[in-house]
Amino acid sequence: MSGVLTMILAGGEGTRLAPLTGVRAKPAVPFGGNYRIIDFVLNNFVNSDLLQIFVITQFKSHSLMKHLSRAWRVTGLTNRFIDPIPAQMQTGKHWYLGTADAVYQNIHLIHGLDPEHVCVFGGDHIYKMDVRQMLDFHRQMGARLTVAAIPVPVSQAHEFGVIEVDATGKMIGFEEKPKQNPKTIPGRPDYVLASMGNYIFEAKTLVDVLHEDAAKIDSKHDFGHNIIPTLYPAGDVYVYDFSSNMIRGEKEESKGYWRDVGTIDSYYDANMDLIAIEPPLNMYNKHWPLRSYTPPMPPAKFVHDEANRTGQAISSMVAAGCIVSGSIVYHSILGYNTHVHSHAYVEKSVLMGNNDIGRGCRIRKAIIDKDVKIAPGTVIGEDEVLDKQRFHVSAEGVIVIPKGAVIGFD
Ligand code: ADQ
Ligand code: ADP
Repeated sequence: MSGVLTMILAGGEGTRLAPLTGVRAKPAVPFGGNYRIIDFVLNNFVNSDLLQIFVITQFKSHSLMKHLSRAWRVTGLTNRFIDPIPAQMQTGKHWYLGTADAVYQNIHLIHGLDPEHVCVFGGDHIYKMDVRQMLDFHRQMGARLTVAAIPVPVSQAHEFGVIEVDATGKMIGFEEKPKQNPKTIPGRPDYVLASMGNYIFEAKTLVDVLHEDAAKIDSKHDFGHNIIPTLYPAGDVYVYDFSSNMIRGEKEESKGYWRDVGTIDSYYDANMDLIAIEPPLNMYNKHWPLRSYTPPMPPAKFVHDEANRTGQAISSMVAAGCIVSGSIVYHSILGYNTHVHSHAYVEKSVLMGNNDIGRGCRIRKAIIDKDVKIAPGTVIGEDEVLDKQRFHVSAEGVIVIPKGAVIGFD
């Protein structure tokens, strides 16, 4: 579809996802054994045949840039590109002041392509969306801005932009991260309508509002805090109901699956969702291939050890290059090149790749970042007090071991 430019905001610091974001930006955090968080939004655009994409980066961008160049380079197609854009201080000696400033500092890219519409999407959510359907809605409504939305429990309202909408789909109220008394959905007092942080702007509206915002000294230069509240009172701002988005080959129950993986617990739960018997996010739909970087590695291998114990992985996903020998992996995700040695038991855990789990280890409810080596016999996830002394433990009791840690070798 020509005339549509996309800007993916991939520069967020992701502090609530620490220590996974200690070395990389949140969109670069590995997810689901094979993927990085940013792959989901990029697959949405590529599968929607919208291939004029800038990925705007800022914090800790090296891992993300590497991933983009390995997985997402588009070559040899005229006017089709996925270009990473590092922060360049185009408008003065400061980094991006907020999400709106991140686009404003790259406004020359919009002028250069002269699109009709600009999609500004976040880079850190797990979901599938046929973006063409949102664009059709935006065009039908003659909207200047369309915001994608989804119901979330009222207890989480303070983390989102909360929307009020009329029967025609027009936005009639918006409050960014309300501290109290959020406006609930009429007839559903336990839910609010949340902005997904995905916007489609008519290009001229976007350019004009960004110039206006840049001139304001009291602005946070943020789409949620400043741009949407400025635009909607004048009308022509519409709300796209994400739960109406349909993807060929998907089950009815999968409609509206969207996860903000901003915290360790939400990140962990979204990973665990993938290994459900009928996962709400189907990775095996041939009509919606999920592309990523696949390193050249041999297939995963499950072997008997010297005492004829069977290596097995049950209700789990195991990436290439893994070896499970004489050990049991249960309800877990093993990223590339992970070796689980004899007598070990790994349960309800997310291993990101290149990990070595020694003989006889027992590991429960842990997220283990890349390149971690765990000594034989180490027990993790069975003694709350000890775990808290040694590791980062989330509110829901998920243990996180940072990249490159060497555990238990004294
Ligand atoms: P937040 O989730 O708080 O709220 P924010 O931190 O503004 O989102 O980040 C939005 C996107 O922009 C993310 O993808 C992030 O990586 C990126 N980003 C953040 N700062 C950036 C910067 N300086 N440069 C480049 N990219 C940057 C937003 C909306 C809410 C909405 C939620 C949905 O403001 O209204 O409900 O997203 O998650
Ligand atoms: P990170 O800790 O975020 O992986 P790196 O610089 O090591 O940082 O990796 C950056 C990119 O290199 C990744 O996004 C991915 O594309 C690729 N990569 C690195 N290690 C692996 C691995 N073990 N398996 C697959 N891809 C990898």
